[in-house]
Amino acid sequence: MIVVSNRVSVPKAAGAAGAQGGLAVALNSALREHGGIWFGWSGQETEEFTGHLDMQRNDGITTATIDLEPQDIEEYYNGYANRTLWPLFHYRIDLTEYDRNFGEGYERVNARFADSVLPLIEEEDLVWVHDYHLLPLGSQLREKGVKNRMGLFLHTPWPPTRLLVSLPFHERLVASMLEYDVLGFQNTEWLESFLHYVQKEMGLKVNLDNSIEYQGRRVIARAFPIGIDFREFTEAAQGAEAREAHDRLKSSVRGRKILIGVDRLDYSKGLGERFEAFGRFLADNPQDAGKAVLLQIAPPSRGDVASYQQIREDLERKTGHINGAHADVAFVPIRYVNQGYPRAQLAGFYRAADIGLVTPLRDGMNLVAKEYIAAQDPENPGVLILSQFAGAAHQLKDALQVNPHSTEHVAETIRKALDMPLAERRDRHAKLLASVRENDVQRWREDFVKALVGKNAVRTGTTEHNEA
Ligand code: GDG
Repeated sequence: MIVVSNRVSVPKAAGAAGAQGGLAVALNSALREHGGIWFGWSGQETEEFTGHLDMQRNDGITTATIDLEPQDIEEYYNGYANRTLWPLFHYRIDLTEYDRNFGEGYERVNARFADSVLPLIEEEDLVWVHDYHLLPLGSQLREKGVKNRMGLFLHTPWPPTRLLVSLPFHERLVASMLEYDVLGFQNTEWLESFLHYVQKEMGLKVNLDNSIEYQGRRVIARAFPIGIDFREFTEAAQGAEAREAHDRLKSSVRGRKILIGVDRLDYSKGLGERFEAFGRFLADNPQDAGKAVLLQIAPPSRGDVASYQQIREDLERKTGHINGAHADVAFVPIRYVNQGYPRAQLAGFYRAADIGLVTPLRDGMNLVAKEYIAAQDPENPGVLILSQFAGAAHQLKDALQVNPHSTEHVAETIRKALDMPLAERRDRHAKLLASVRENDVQRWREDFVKALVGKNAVRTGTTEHNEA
């Protein structure tokens, strides 16, 4: 198995705080269990691209990485991936930048990825490509003669056709995706958006099993909801490091209720709206002001992109404003922390929190919601408040689901969560836990690989019928 993603991030190499980001966390556990090579960008810059592969073995995982030129990083990573596709795929065409150089850089880096990974691919290998950075990689590899089975999993939402058509050359981008054998999405909503596009914009036929007829082949398109490494995470939540973190947080709040948010600092996560809703809750419940603390852990991300600098400034202003209005000499309601913590400590913080506040404006899945559930004490669990716009809302029906844009609704739901009787908390948690346990990262990987292996694993170049 050759796994390809933009960045390769193994916890030991990433330092004490470990991998931050859903994709890194999921791929680490999938690869540790089953082996294979993980190929991608090292995160390092080089003056001139050589394609040199740095092969390493770390924490049971073989990685192969390349360095990229500054212009590559600017146009492909900061540019097309994070200024064009990421906002567009999260329904933010107001933040989407369309720049010809970005598109060219994106194609160039995908070609560089293809050239560099090519020598690693052996005859029977499966190639599993990840995310919006590498949509055309499959077609680039096909052009170089790769006949292996190749699949793409998209970790983000897929936008509605009406938004996607604002992207110059959208047809070319989608056509390049159809060179994969399997296209995986987080849920049926994003899958249906994709199928709608290929039918309406490309006139393609979609079969009853959602496979797409394209140039004499059948491309499988399906939802594969990603999960967490349930066993690893629940064990971490019960270990000594988690217990210490739990106790440290608990004793610091002196009996107050704890709400927790854990998110990369990203405008898609709805942090500003969340802070406002908490501020509204404090204003509407003066009897409780001083009795609840919001701990928001938000490690900075993509700091070279202007919209991320902007959201960071907005949040600093909002935190200052709300704390200024509701703090007193011995208490501050929002603890806003711009750094990452090791996973075990994170698990302890989740367990200490009475409410998990997961309110993205749009999210492919959202693993934090699942981690929060896995980390709870089943005898005395906290309550998950979950945005209806997270992919996870399709599965986590027993969470308190909210519209994150409605300050009132979120504020009222915080009130409801704090008042929820123990029996209801246990009942909801038990159902959520069953879903998180069953739909874990191992199952996600197995389902995808099963579809990727297909029945007729030999690519003939002519008609091929693959049944997943
Ligand atoms: C993308 C999609 C999809 C966060 N802070 C720390 C830390 N994290 C970890 C969390 C969680 C992961 O990062 C974040 O995953 P999410 O799924 O919530 O969000 P994205 O990073 O946006 O991920 C998303 C995902 O891919 C997988 O397909 O669910 O929709 O956007 O695991 O725990 N980890 C540590 N310290 C931190 O401070 N160690």
